Amino acid sequence: MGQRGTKQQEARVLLLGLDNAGKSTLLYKLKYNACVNTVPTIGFNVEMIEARKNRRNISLTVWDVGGQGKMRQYWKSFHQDTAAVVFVVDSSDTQRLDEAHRELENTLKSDLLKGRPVVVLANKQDVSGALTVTDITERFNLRKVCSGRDWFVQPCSASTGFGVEEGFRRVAHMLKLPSDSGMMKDNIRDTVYYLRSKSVT
Ligand SMILES: Nc1nc2c(ncn2[C@@H]2O[C@H](COP(=O)(O)OP(=O)(O)O)[C@@H](O)[C@H]2O)c(=O)[nH]1
Ligand SMILES: [Mg+2]
Repeated sequence: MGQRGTKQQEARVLLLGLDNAGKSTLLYKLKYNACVNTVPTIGFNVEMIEARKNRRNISLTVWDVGGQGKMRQYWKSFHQDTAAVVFVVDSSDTQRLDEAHRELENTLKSDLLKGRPVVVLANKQDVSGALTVTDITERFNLRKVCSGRDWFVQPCSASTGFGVEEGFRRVAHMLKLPSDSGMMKDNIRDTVYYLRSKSVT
């Protein structure tokens, strides 16, 4: 229960990006303000993050779905009920930019994500030579790829924490809360059941 006895609003946020982009590091930095030694994510991590929207507390269920090739086919099963997409890019890995760009473009074609806001996190800004927000906006052709939705590119470093909270404040600001129709109810449980039935956890 949230403040004044009203149920706290929840919204599902999908944390996507190639493997090694820094998604899990980012999630733990955000949740625990800690640097956790991550291992490649098999399956997914999910954390509840408190945020503020319209002067109220809301909780974001942030899903970090493994970015490795074989997991990507399951990304679609997470699209249902997603309020916003956070796409993490390793700004220091110029070799995989095209691959990352393709994944973002394919993801945003999903009907279930139509109109949902996107925050692109230009991660690993602490690495010298990392691409800037302008570089990534151009290389990803974001004006076109994200047309028809709100979008924003946030520079950050999951290692130092720079820009991480700002990125999620932006997410909370841009997303539209699902109605109280119960659509969001049990979203964690349902997804876990779904993935178990597909034997991917
Ligand atoms: N220098 C630097 N390294 C990072 C940053 N974020 C993540 N990493 C490193 O990148 C590697 C992959 O991170 P991880 O969170 O497991 O990526 P994931 O596969 O997207 O979940 C790890 O060695 C992290 O320590 C960052 O902002 N700066
Ligand atoms: Mg991971």
